[in-house]
Amino acid sequence: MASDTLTETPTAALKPVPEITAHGVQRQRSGLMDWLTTTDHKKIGILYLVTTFVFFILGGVEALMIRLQLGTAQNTLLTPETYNQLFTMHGTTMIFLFVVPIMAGFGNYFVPLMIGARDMAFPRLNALSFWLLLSGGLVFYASIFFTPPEAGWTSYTPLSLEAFSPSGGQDAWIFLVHLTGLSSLVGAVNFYVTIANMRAPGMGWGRLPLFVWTILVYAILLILALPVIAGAVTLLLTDRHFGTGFFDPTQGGSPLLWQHLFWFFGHPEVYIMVLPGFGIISEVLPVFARKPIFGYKAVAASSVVIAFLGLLVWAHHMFTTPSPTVVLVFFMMSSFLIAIPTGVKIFNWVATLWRGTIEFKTPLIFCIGFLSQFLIGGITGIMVAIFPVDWQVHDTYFVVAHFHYVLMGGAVFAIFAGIYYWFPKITGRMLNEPLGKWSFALMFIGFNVTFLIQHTIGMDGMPRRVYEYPDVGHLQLYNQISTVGAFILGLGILLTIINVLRSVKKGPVAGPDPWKGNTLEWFTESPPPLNNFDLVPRIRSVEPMKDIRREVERQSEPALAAASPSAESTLRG
Ligand code: HEM
Ligand SMILES: [Cu+2]
Repeated sequence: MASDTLTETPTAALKPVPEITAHGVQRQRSGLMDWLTTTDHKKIGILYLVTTFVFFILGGVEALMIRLQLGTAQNTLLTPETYNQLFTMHGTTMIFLFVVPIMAGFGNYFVPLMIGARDMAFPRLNALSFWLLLSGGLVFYASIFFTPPEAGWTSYTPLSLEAFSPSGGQDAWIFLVHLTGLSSLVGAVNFYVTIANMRAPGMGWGRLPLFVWTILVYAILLILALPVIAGAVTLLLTDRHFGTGFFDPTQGGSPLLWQHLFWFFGHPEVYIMVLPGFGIISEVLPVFARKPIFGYKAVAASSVVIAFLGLLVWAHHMFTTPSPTVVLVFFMMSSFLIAIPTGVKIFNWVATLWRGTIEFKTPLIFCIGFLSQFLIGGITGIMVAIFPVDWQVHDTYFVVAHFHYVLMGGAVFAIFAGIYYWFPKITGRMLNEPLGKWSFALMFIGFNVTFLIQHTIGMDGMPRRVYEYPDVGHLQLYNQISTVGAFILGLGILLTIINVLRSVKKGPVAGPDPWKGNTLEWFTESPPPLNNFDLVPRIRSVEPMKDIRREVERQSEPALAAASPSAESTLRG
């Protein structure tokens, strides 16, 4: 693997270091066996990305079935049971099998590359993370062959206790939480150790790429939140099968205990989903605005502040349960506080774009979709954090609209920005730009047509998790609009799938650094060789690739200036 890679990457300008002799190197396996046994972070990353995207498609099909049912008033397309199963599977899939683990997929592929490491700290543990995730998904989806769970992704007690949810589907849900939780926990420890110990020389905390910062905070939040939900679902399991009564009021237990344990995990889970999305945005914006990120330290620090505050707000999901006013006020105020570090981020992102030399490439456009939609989700979040407002809209479509603006409009648009940005690095090929822009346009229009009007549906009083509604007022019209939007959104997503499938084999060759990126993953080939880097450069700033390009240019000045008239502007950019 040694020095033949050197000539194709900008490493050529740097002094070679002595080769290391490796002992006990395993022979390269081929084909399927290689994928099943791999411990390479890049292959595991690809396994994560592909698997989670398949779950995204499943969750998306479930969403479309829900929307079909709601397309007309008093529809009889689905039975109430099937409807409950669908929204439970949809929510559970999107959260536990798509957004959280796809961030681990990006993290797996890119954290080692961005910090100049040759793999994760514990490669085998890394493989275990992936296989635990897949087992969790399979165990959960196996329930469609008997009875899927019906108690919602929150599985509130007593609904999820044996008396009301006798089917094994609820147990499949419990095992899903156990297995994916274990997967994330093991993965989180791995990320933490990797980031703490394996950074390139010179990469102090102040030079850590912002995406890596968010994966670090993601990992810490997972380590803090997951044990709580793991304990809670274990108590639920023993309540269901071994005669305990932790959540059963008839045995002196408390159903509200479940809600506290669930949301102590559940709210941080929201930040677990969205922080790495913030990280992607913070990487993509400066590259396509051709300007350094505005306020690196503030953007990095605000992630930490958000994570800390995120641990203090869980009971804003429980404003309608009996609580003393002082408790309501505490959780309202702590929720308000999160707007400050979030506002800092949004301000800094906008300031990064301000007077930039903007290149309207697909990754950037998805970022702009993210910015506008996440802002709306954030604002409605502040609204529902006001507890008297929440008393009015709790469990209505207003809340459904709010959290889809955060998760779909925010996290998923950031994920798509990441797909378009990093696809060339992973596959060595470019995605098609016009198709990417069409995909964005349909997703942006479809998303807003689906969910903007759900705020109104909610304020008109339509509760969430109901399989039918009466034909009163404009309810049917609004729901029809929402359903049409969902299919436009689905079409937009389909275009990206087609784009990916086409470009994997046929896309134009990307080369090591098609975007003139700032971070180290662009230093190596696309796709990177097994060992990532033959030599790891010394890091001198938060944008090591700019330093390297400058260095290369300085050393070959006359030749380069003649070859590329734009070189100078790139350097200044
Ligand atoms: C592909 C576009 C999507 C559409 C059309 C869609 C549609 C819906 C609908 C109509 C419901 C309400 C069901 C009900 O309350 O009766 C719902 C619930 C939900 N959705 Fe989505 N959704 C989409 C994407 C997502 C994403 C990306 C996430 C998370 C990352 C997500 C998370 C949830 C959750 C957690 C629930 C609540 C489930 C429950 O009540 O237990 N959705 N979705
Ligand atoms: Cu919350």
